[in-house]
Amino acid sequence: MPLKLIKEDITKLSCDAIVNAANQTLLGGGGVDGAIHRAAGKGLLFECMKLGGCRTGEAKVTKGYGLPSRFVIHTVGPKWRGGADGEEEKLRSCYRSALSIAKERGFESIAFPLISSGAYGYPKDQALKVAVDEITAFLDDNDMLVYIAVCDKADYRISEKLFDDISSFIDVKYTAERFVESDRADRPSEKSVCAGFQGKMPRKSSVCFEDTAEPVRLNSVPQIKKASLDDILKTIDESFSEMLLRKIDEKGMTDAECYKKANIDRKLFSKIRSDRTYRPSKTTAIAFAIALELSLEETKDMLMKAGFALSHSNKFDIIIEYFITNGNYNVFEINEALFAFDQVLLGA
Ligand code: AR6
Repeated sequence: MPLKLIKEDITKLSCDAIVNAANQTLLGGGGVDGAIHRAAGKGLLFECMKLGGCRTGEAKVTKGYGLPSRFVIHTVGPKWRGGADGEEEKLRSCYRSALSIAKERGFESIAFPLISSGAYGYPKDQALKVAVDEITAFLDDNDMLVYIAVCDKADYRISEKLFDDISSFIDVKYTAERFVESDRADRPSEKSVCAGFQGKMPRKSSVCFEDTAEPVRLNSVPQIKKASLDDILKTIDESFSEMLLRKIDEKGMTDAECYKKANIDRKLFSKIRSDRTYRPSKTTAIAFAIALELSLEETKDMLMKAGFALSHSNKFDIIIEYFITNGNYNVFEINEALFAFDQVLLGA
């Protein structure tokens, strides 16, 4: 099951468990710890008092009391001391310990805050990277719905360089799109270009394309070899689901490798697999194109099968193009960037 980044107060989520970024006493504090204790009520504090504290990197579980979630897994993140004090390993251990408790208890859903990234001062982009790394490694072998809940967008940060790179890419593509738009506006429309031929060579067998001044004669078509025409027709007939399964085979992937890499739920994949006419959402279609590491052209082709296109007039599409052209097919990194730019995320 997938990892989802959501902008939400963790105390409002209804999961099997939410994770608390606690301190070693487990007796409450500020930040997310304070919010969880306030929302859960005194029962949580009384149970925590019996736990005898918790070491950094470890985790303990209690009931959820007044929270919508059934359980709280308390873990203690490291305080940031510059990075050379084993902080990363301790933070990784928090995620591993919490996930291992969730697995032991048979939980199906769990939500994490960005542990250590508040009062404990862990740099937010690095804290996010650790969270995503550990959770995705866990999801490789386990089925669970895992959320990372960020309540304040300002808390969430991808690396400055990536943010700047994507921002400039968006600017360039937007500008290029505007340029093309204004260029189009200056040119005669397709209709008027076609009309311009009236009286000169208006043949039934001619087709007028927007970018060509000359009409293209259909009698030039026989130059296309029959075999390739058959191939073209075959691909035109191929549905999204058929193309997906063909590409999985061509890439030598297993179904599970593909849907996990796409951050797609197994049940949804089965639905797509068993229905050749299945029409996925755009984010699902792109997630599969990313998992299959398709080129930009192939991605557009796959999207077309699902009835979608990629354009330069919206941020979401440009961000996808940025990652594909940079050969970065990590769906989680793409989602982090989409999240940072307030866009919908890939996967399901
Ligand atoms: N939902 C989701 N995320 C939240 C929420 C919320 N309701 N509230 C805060 N965050 P912090 P730490 C984010 O300081 O750095 C406590 O006093 C917050 O913006 O809660 O591990 C404990 O008792 C930040 O991104 O935890 C410890 O003494 C992230 O959760 C100490 O703070 C973690 O911030 C632990 O510090």
